[in-house]
Amino acid sequence: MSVEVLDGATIVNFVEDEEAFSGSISDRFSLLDTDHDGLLSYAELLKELQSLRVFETHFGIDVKTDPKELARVYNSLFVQFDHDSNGTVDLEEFKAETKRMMLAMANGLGFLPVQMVLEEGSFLKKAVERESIKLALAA
Ligand SMILES: [Ca+2]
Ligand SMILES: [Ca+2]
Repeated sequence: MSVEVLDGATIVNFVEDEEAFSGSISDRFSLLDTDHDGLLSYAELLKELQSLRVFETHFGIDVKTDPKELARVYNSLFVQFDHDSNGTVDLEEFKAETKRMMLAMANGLGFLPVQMVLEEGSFLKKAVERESIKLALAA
């Protein structure tokens, strides 16, 4: 984990870079799909949900919330990913929902840079890394 500074634009630029974003989505998806059946079960997706930082940004809930409440929130998030309600999340669903969530997060952040603790390999971390490479190239 590391502390990074990011703002809404960092996230939007990353999500709208189709090549970078699709690549990261596929990488992340295969990493999460531990039984390699091409679908994410609730247990498999849980790891991703835990790294999305959705609590601070979407719900304003303390991460130390009671476990029942956490399970309820994670469950409702899974349902959001599972667009066709078949109990599993495929690559398209994963991509569409991750994109939607990241754009919602970007909206929430706006133009004010904030500091966040980011997990290695998370999408936000990738968005920050991508931007710093771009800045380094431009310099
Ligand atoms: Ca699987
Ligand atoms: Ca599904």
